Amino acid sequence: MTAEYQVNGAVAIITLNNPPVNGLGLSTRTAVVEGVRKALADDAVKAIVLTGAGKAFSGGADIKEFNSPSAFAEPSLHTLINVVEGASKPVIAAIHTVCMGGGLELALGCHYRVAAIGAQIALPEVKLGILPGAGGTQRLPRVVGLELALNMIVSGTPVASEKLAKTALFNKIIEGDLMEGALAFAASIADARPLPKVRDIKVDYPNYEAFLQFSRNTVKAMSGPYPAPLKCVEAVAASVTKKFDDGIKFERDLFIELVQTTESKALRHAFFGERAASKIPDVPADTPVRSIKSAAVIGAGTMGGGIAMNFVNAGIPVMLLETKQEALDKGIATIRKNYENTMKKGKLTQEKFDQRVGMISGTLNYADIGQADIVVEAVFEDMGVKETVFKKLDEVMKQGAILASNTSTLDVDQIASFTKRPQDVIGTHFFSPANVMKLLEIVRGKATAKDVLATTLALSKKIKKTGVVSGVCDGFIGNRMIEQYSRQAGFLIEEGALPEQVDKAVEKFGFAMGPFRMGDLAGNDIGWYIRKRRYLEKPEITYSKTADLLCELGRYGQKTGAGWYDYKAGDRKAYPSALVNDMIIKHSADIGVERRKISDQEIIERLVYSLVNEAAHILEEGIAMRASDIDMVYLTGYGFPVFRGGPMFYADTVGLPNVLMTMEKLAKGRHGDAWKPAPLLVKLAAEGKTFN
Ligand code: T1G
Repeated sequence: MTAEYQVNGAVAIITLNNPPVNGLGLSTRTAVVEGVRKALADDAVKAIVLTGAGKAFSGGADIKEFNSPSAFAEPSLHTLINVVEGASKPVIAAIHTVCMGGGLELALGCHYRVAAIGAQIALPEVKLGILPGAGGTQRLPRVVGLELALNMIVSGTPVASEKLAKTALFNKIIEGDLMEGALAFAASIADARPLPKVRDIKVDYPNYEAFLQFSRNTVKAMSGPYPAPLKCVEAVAASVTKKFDDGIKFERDLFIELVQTTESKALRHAFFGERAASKIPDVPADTPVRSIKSAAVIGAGTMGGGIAMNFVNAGIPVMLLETKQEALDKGIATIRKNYENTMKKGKLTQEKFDQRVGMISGTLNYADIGQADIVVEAVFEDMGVKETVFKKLDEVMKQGAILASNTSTLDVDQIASFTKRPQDVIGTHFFSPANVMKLLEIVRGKATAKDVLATTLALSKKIKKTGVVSGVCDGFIGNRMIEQYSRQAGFLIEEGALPEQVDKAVEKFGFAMGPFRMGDLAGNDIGWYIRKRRYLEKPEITYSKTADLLCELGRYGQKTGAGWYDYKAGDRKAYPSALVNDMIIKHSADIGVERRKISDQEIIERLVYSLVNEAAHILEEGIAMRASDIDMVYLTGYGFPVFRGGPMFYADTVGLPNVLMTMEKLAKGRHGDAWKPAPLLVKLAAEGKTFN
């Protein structure tokens, strides 16, 4: 069923019913056209009310349909809107909850619109790298004015219906029962003629040319590699300069151009990838979850404090546990300071500040945290320390509490073995700064119970994280891949590049930060500590010694005022370091490597393909469930450019045979063993297939 038809007195009610958000797919469009025609043919019907079942009026065109012919099959969204707008009886849109994209465009084709309070109104197409393609850029300016329409379309940001009450978008805001209000409104206008059409309204804007030029300059400056925002400006401009039908055609041409761009495909991939990540084949969506009403965090340092803020921001009180009062006080003071700064920026009210600070408590006694529903340890990355903590948690935590480790690489199964309740143990790997970075790697142990996993996934959504499930291996998904990336970065500077060239090339590719600036930010000593463990565990794997030489100089990065780069007090700007560059050049000579000119292309190929190849191993081992999960890890945790869709999506766009060919060439070079292709990559390339 994709749309229901019923008659209430002299009003036909057509209800979109295509769960989960009434996406306007072909079958829904067809059912609505049939409903309108049925109502027009029924003399007893004087008016038509169009509404949506469930949790949306409509979330827009069915984006799942985009890559299939049915997206543009008749009746297209344009046809549907024209049938509604051309109806000989009044059509009233009764809007609630969500009215977005094509859903709003359909409502704009109606003669009247009434809305419940709090309905989210948006044209968010730009977030998918496209623009409203069914008249939104031509009709919205006609009812809310040029400036507001442009802001809504270029930002894609929802606006609550009541905030638009004074515009011509809505004829009435319904405070009580929406359907009752809509039926009463329908009765009041059933005989009113002529039927008002948004297309007939003229857009007036004094000094339009100056506004257009200002808009172009502003949007061009903010849109980076994405073509869509600027096209939005041009399409909205057409609502002033062109006749309506010409504007519609102009908009359509721009839409068709954008929907085929790699940037848009990458953004749509990320949209669905984020949602697919929470789907666990052996853990049904209706798996009962445990109630999480309180939390405890072990360790009030940078990570522990950030983790605690996630819970508090979601309304979950947190008790921090530390070993020393001074550390506990410092940790709580840091959180408080963070909220004070947010309040100073006007992003937090005093009331919210008081509420959040009031939800944070602290203790030095394990006994005090026993009743928490979940406890997350964020102590030193050492198995011995984890063992001590988890044995203690096993003693004090109530039955049914979830015992989570924030470990970034260690074996969660081993950690679970320190307790008598391994089924309650799970990895929750937050990324620093934990209250900012969206990624949460959820590490599922062999014994982790399904409801513990389901609860943690639901919790990740509640704390506004992108939860990606990983199996147990050294480094899980992200850090296991970044190890190969870091190895290549080290080899590159031994062979001829310098840190600033590598970072610049990577940042030009679109990464938020290159590997050397990232090391200085995160702390070079963290990688040093992990490498020392790996030198013992995996002596066969070679690394560049440059990073170790750097740490032996105490140059851990921003926290020590010097790292790969030099820093000035109070200034986070990275200045190339003559000392470090000389050390690198001398090291190349010491190891007998003749330095050569290395191209940016080689830098990108070696860094990105090292991620792709390791990811292919992770996929074939079942550590990650799907390629898009790996993309989500890199898009939300490692600053991979969204317009390139993530390492796996990017490799698909390059073409796996081309990736393989480059790797075969690199395998002939220094440390060629690092380029042994993953069997899955070879298989997919041979079959002409893609990761996603
Ligand atoms: N089409 C198909 N599926 C959609 C969808 C859509 N437009 N929007 C959401 N879903 C699915 C989503 O994949 C998930 O599926 C489920 O609904 C719940 O989503 C011509 C061409 C509407 C605010 O960009 O912003 O119209 O994983 O978890 O938090 O101009 O979804 O359960 O199988 O996000 O309550 C423009 C995108 C389309 C809106 C609901 N519209 N969606 O949020 O649920 S292009 C959008 C959202 C367009 C026209 C153009 C949000 C939401 P599953 P959810 P939510």
